[in-house]
Amino acid sequence: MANRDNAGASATPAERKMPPMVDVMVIGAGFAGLYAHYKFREIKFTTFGFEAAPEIGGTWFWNRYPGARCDVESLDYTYSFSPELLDEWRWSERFATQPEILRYANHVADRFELRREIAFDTRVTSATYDEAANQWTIETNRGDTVRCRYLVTAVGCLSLPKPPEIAGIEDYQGRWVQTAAWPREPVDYAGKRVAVIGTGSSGVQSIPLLAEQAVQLTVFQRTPNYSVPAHNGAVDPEYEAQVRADYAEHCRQRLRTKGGVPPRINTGLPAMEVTEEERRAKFEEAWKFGTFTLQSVFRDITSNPEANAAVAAFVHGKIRGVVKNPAIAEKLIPKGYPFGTKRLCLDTGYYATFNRDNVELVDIRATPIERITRTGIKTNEREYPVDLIVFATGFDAMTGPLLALNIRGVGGKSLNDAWKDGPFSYLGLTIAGFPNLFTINGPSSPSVLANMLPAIEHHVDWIVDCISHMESNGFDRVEADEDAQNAWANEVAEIAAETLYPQSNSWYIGANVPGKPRVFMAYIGGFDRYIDRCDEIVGNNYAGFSFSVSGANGAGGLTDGFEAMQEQQ
Ligand code: N01
Repeated sequence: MANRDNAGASATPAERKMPPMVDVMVIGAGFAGLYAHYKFREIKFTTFGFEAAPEIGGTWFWNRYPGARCDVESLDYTYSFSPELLDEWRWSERFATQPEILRYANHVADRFELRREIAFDTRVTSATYDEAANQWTIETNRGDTVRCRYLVTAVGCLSLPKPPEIAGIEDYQGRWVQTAAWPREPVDYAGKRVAVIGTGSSGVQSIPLLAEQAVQLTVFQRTPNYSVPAHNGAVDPEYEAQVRADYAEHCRQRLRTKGGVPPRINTGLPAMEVTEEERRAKFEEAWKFGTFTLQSVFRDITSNPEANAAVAAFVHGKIRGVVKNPAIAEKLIPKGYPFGTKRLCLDTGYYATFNRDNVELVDIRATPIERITRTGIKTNEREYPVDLIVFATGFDAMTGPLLALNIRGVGGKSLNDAWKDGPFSYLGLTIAGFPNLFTINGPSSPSVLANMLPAIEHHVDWIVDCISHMESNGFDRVEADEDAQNAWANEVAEIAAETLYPQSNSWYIGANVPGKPRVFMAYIGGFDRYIDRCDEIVGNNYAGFSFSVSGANGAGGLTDGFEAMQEQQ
C-alpha cells in the first residue's frame, strides 16, 4: 500500500527550513492547495503548506487504480485563472486519465513555481487557535510547528479512505490494496484470482480492467449503483475548437450552471410534461452522449419521483439489454433508492464485464461476508479463495479529512465536538468559533456536486477577497456568526429536502460510515445559485460575519459586518 502516514520521515524541522510564522498556512497540495498558494502570493502574502503525499496532486496522486479517470469532461476540468494556461494545455481524451490529470497538476505547479513553499511527506496532526495571539499553530507528524495568521484547508472532500471494515483482514495471507491509496509501483494482478469489494465509482472504473487480466474476478456488491456510459475517446476537435474560440467565456459560463459544467443536452423541461415517446427519445440521446446528462436532461429528475422512476426504468432496461444472464442483470439493477441520489458512476464497459466467464458477482446483501480468512473471503454461503483483495469501499467523505486535522478553535473547542451532530459551517467556507479558518469546498457548499475546478477557484477567490477586505479595513479577525451559520444549515437542509437525495444511503449523507450523523453535507441548490448567495452576503456588508481587531494587535473589540468596520476606522 502507498504510505499514507510517513511517520518514519527523518529530517528535522530545522533541516527542513520550516518558517516559524507565515501569513497563510495551506493544508493540502491538490488543485485547491495549488491555487491557494498562487492566489495568496499574488496579494503578496507569505504562505506555507503541508502535504501528506510525497508529491502534489491530492486525489489524483492517491487514486491511481486501473481505470481511474475524471467524470467531468477534460475541457471543463481545467483552471480558468490563467489565459496562457488555458491556451497551452491540451487534453488528449474526453475524460482524462489519472496520469494525465496528475501531469496537468504538475505542469501548473512547475509553471507557477508552486512547489517551493510546500513540505511533502508531512501530515498535519493538529491545528490550534491561540486567541491571545490571534494565530493558528500547526503541528505535524514530523515534529514541525508553524504559526500563521490565517489557516486554509485544501484537504479535499474524498481524501480519507474508509479503513477495510471486514473482520479477519489481519489474518489474510494474500495481498490487499485500496483503490484510494493505490501503490505507486505496479500491482501485479495478471493471472491472479482477484476480489473487488465495493461497486461505487472506483469499483465500477477498475472492475473492467481488472477483469481483462485476472484469471478470476469476484465482485462483492453490497448496493448496485447506477452507472452510465462515458463514451470516452479522443477530445472532439469540433467541440474543442468551439470551446477554445473563447475559452474564458466558456469558463465564465460554468459559473452560471447548476453543476459547474455548461450542459450539452438540457431540455429545461419537467420530464412528465412531454410525451412518453419524447421522453424516451431524450433519454436515448442523453445515454448516447454520455456524461451525467441523463441526470440533467429534464429539470426534475432528482426532485420528482415520477420523473425519476421513468429514467430509472430506462436505465434498468439498458442493463437488461447488456447483461446476458437475466439473474445477474437483476442483481446489478439498482432498486430501492432514486436514480442519481447516490453519486452516478461513469463507466466504460462495466455492465458488459459481467458477461465474461472469469467474472462472478456476489450479492453480499443476500449472502453477507462473514470474514476474511487466511486465503480469501468467506460469505455465509461459501469461501472464495483469492490472491488479491481490492477494497473499493470509499471514503469518510467531506467531514472526515477536516476532522482528521484535530482542529481546536476558541476556548480549545474541538471541531469534532462542534460537529458531533453533523457539519455546521457558514457557506461551507467558515465555522463559528474557529476564527480566521477557511475551508475550501467545505461541507454545506456545492463542493462534490459541482465541477471541482471552478468550485475551488470560486472559494479561493472568495477567501482572498475576504482577507484583503479585512486587511484594507484594519481588521485581523473574522468569524462566522452562530445564528448565520444555523440559518445557512437550515437553508442547505431545506433545499436538500426538496429533492430525492436524502432518500438514499449515500456518502453525501454520511450513511456509508458507521455512526456518522445523517446530514446532507453539500449545498444542492446549484453552483450558480450558491455563487449568487455568496455575492448577496458579501454585498450585504458580509452579513453573518463578524470582523474585529484582535487584542493581539492592540485595540481589540468585535464588530458586526462591514458598516461597523467602517465606523471603527
Ligand atoms: O466509493 P463509494 P468510491 N462492505 O462510497 C461499498 C468520487 N470518485 O471510491 O453503497 C462491503 O461510492 C459500498 O456499498 P454501499 C465520486 O464522487 C470519482 O467508489 O455503501 N461493501 C459501495 O458500493 C464517488 O462517488 C471518480 O452499500 C462496502 C462501495 O463500497 C466517490 O469518489 C472515480 C463496505 C463504495 O463506493 C466515492 O467513490 C472514483 C463494506 N464494509 C471516485 N463499505 C470519477 O470518476 C463500503 N462498501 C471521477
